[in-house]
Amino acid sequence: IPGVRERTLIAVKPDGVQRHLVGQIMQRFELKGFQLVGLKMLQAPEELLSQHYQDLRRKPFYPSLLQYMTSGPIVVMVWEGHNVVRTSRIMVGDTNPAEAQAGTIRGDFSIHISRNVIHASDSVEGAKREIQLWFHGKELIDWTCCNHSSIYQ
Ligand code: DGI
Repeated sequence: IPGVRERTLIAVKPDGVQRHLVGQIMQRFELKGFQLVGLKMLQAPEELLSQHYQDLRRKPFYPSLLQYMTSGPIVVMVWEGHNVVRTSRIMVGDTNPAEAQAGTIRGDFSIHISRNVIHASDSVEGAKREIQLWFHGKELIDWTCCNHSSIYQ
């Protein structure tokens, strides 16, 4: 299947960890059929976050974004599957939880844009850049799911 090895970076932000949403969020990706290929918990260094959010440096909310993202541990993961970048964005919902549809992660679990629980890469190129930023190559696991043929034709 073309693109079945597409990967995206998903992160449960400090508010999501504090609110014990890690399991629920991971379960949504597992139940969808995506495959976990990388996972770790860390206190994000400010330097890494400034690279991660390099396009937002001039935004007025940038200082408070960094403060919040360093306020506690985060859980970063890499999920793999056909169209995973685009589909994950749909599962995550609008950046502003007030606009996010019910049934999406942000729509179901958050209220305010500054505490929107989860990050998901917004393009295949962006995903590659972010995965390299947060993971060493050897931390990503190539493995084949035994029920692959129940998820893909
Ligand atoms: O890719 P997204 O996380 O959906 O959105 P983004 O890359 O445009 O912004 C990154 C994060 O920055 C977003 O998840 C929450 C925060 N943010 C974005 N726009 C605003 C904001 N925070 C505040 N307080 N106000 C904003 O307008």
